[in-house]
Amino acid sequence: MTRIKQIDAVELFIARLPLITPFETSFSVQTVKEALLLKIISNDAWGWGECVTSPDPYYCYETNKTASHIIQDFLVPILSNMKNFSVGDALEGFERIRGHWMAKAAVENALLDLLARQCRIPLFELIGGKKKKIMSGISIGIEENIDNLLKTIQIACDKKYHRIKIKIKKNKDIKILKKVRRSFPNIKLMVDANSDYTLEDLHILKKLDEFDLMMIEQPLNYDDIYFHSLLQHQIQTPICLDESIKTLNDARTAAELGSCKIINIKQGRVGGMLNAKKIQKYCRNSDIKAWSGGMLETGIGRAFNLHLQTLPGFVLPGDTSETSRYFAEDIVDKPVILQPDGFIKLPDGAGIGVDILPERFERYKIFSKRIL
Ligand code: OSB
Ligand code: MG
Repeated sequence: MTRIKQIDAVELFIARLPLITPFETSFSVQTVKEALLLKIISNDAWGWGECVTSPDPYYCYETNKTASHIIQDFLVPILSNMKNFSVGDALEGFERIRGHWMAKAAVENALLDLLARQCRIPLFELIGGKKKKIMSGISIGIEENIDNLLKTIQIACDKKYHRIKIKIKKNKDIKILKKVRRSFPNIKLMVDANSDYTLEDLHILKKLDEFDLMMIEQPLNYDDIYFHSLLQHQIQTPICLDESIKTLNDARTAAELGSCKIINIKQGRVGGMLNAKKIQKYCRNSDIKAWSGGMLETGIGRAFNLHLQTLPGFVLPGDTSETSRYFAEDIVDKPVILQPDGFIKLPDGAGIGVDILPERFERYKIFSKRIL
């Protein structure tokens, strides 16, 4: 990979996009997306990054404020001292900072986009991926009304989404799945519990085996790997870990303990594209299937998730949905759109292949600050 001469300016932004419908999970009901965005500028190019934090620490301890703090006071000062450096050098520089994977990912993303634009190549080429059409998947929030849920699933099936994920929580699980399966006996279906259960709920989790689910995502504690291994040995449904996997070391621990059969690799959660690449490579060699998750990103973060899925380890459809699944309009020039066969085309062009629409961005922007 080539090098970046030096960084001339860095800007932080927050864009506030209302969601078309509220998104309910076991940990919150979200009605707006406050996207933390980062632009890194050098003399001959620029790069965009999107931090996948939220204003609140309900999915993960990082928030828009902690990430802004870490980016402004620790990560960017490290970059500002570097000359003629690779993205690998930058990541090495960041190693001293513990955790804060989402903050690190945002900076890494912007550097990769900048470097690819500087080389005039698409991002997938820079990271060693192969051009292909990307599978789609939709994540459907918890619905009070089961008929609404069934309607939403029907619409997703009509659009040819490659798999359907529904959020579950305690007491919003078995009864709902019975009805969903009765109406849709053959769809590729999975559930995501976002850590709502404990091993005391084993009798409920065992019942999930009746529904031919592709997997259950993150049934137990957000930080746990060990108890998931006890659970996986007692249920048939494959466990997929999301919240618990922040590093390659976590993936190794999970594989060695038998805690899961699948990992949701969110590049934004594991410190960026290059760490995600290492984890998918490890998964390929250890009989763990992987897919790319999402965090309700705008077109910027969505583009990174698309490029990531050109790597060979991403064998299952991810949470890669159309822009219009969440937002009335995107802040980038090319929104994500499903093709008639449910696949998504990679955006053409250098870097991530999409760019911010300045006038539209102005309408959604609630914060901006030059930090270098
Ligand atoms: O657990 O995968 C999750 C959204 C926000 C936080 C956590 C999760 C999710 C999703 C939606 O499931 C993913 C998406 O469509 O971007
Ligand atoms: Mg999840």
